[in-house]
Amino acid sequence: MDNNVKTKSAFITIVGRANVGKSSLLNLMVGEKIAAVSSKPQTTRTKIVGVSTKGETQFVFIDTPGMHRPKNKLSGHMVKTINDAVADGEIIIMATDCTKKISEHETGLIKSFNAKKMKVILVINKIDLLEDKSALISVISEYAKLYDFDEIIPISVIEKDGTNELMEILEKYAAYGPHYFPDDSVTDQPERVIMAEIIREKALRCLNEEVPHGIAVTVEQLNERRDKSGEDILDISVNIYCERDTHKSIIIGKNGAMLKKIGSEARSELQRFFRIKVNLQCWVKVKKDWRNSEAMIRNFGLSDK
Ligand SMILES: Nc1nc2c(ncn2[C@@H]2O[C@H](COP(=O)(O)OP(=O)(O)OP(=O)(O)O)[C@@H](O)[C@H]2O)c(=O)[nH]1
Ligand SMILES: [Mg+2]
Repeated sequence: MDNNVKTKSAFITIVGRANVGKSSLLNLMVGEKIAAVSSKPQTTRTKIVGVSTKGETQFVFIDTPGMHRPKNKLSGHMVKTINDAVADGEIIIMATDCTKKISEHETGLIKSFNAKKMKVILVINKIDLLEDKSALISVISEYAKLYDFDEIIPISVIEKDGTNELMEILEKYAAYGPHYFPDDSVTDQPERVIMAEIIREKALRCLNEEVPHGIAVTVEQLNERRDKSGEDILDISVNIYCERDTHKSIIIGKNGAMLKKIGSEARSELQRFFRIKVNLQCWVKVKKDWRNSEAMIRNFGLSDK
């Protein structure tokens, strides 16, 4: 070890089944909402890097899609992203939902930890939903039978319960080495990706059934200008893609009401995040069965390559 190196870093990969709160945990750890969160499974589609630098230590969190059985080419890429992230991972957080039984996707992930005897911290989330906290004992013992987890920590991301303790534990896993990102950065995602994800998240939250899963958002135009009163405005024009004409009319809604709702929720968050007044224009387009088109998946930046 170089005695002059005072800085530390830790790379922490967050995996788990869908909807357990992986992205919520990433956002909390980083202190900014950089990953989309919704109650719909398969919200996250790609690897998302979140950075948090506390004093000498830089934590690099890698959020991944929820493990599931691939249904189309897009979800094939998502599953490959998860498997690659596990294979490359230094420290793994396996996030679970304490109200759900252990699933085949979780036992599958645990098998992949076994092969490399990986350092895995089991984070049992959503303990706020347990009326009787003693139920945790059996949840913990069920998981402990399956793997020799380095730590098992029950938390609630929503209530920030146990999350400081989790951060303190992660500190122990940091190793001497350089900081890989600027100390003030929170993510390596380009602005356009963050913008598109904010809009996709609002669409996910507003829409039901199969419509949200077939949505992709691209930022087509970005322009910053000063209006007559001297205020800075960011003009953002986006395409919201869906897979069917019927989905397009649902997204637009009666007299455009749904698109208006998605747009206005997105605009508020865009203004908060980028600290500038936003003028958002959304166009809805159909790309039939794009989730089975390698070219479209690549075009939307969703390929694992
Ligand atoms: N009650 C409760 N809900 C939570 C907690 N953490 C996250 N959630 C909710 O769980 C849902 C899923 O959260 P996400 O962070 O999107 O979950 P994810 O694991 O990233 O999901 P995928 O990206 O689909 O794999 C959202 O509705 C969150 O608000 C928690 O501690 N308690
Ligand atoms: Mg997620």
